[in-house]
Amino acid sequence: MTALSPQDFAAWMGAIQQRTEAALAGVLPEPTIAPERLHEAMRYAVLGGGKRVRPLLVHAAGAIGGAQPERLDRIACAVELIHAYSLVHDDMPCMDDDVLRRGKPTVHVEYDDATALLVGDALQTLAFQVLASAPVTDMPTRQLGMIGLLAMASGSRGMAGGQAIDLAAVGRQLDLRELEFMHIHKTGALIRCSVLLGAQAGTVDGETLERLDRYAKLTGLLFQVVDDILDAEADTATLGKTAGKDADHDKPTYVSLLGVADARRLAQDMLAEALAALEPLGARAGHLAALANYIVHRPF
Ligand code: GRG
Repeated sequence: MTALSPQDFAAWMGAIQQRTEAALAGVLPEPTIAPERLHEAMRYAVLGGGKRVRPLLVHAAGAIGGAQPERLDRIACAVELIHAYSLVHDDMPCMDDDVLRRGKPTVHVEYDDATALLVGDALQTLAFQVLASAPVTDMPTRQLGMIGLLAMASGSRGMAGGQAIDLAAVGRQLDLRELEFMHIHKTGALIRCSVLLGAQAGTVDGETLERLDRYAKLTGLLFQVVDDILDAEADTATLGKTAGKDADHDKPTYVSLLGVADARRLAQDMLAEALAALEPLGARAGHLAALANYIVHRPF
């Protein structure tokens, strides 16, 4: 597969990030609408930050099946709203208790705990409202399935379940298999769902969908391996969130189990496997391939 040039990838990424920002600003209630403080806090949590990895995956996968970009914007908003809610709740004192996110004070610090709880709740329900309130495919039954997929990826059998396993694991030894199980749910499920929803908004055959699913599963886990390496190695200013928290909280990570060198090797192996899954799709999968590379080499 001919790799996309770094300039072309950067231009594409900038364009998708910009349209995602505009789409999110459009679906979030204006801060002038009551309850003003809640709506202001929701916008504070979502807008003006984040790499928008999940929306990028939605658009990259969606383009493979020729999905309409405006429909992909809705899907991108839905997954990013779920992601933003998870970060707001994860940062709260009852969970990870963090004060910095995306380079600014976390929502419960800037506002208060009760507001942060409600921001997360309201972002989560807004995600489903956005996905359900206009067509994202020409097939209504498929759209119902897509709504179900997002619910599954976010709930107790997906992200929220992974978070529960993570909270229960603090101070305990997990083996590599248990760690993988946790991350497949906590981080991997929503990343996988982003790729699958994008693909289902267009028209792809069964084999392509299987390849995309394989890529998505590997990329979801890869994201977490790299997150563990970054948490161990980068500083707080670069990350825009508190660095070194995993070790401080005595959390099992790929770095604590394997060491940095082997965690890096694992990331390289997973990247190679993810790219191999895309290989037969040719140039159509160029953005997805570049995104997997970006996930491994991202600065934060
Ligand atoms: C509270 C139900 C519930 C779930 C929380 C995803 C999650 C589950 C918690 C986030 C904790 C965390 C730091 C996980 C590591 C991987 C991750 C999701 C990092 C943050 O995602 P990025 O790097 O963030 O995509 P940006 O800010 O770029 O959007």
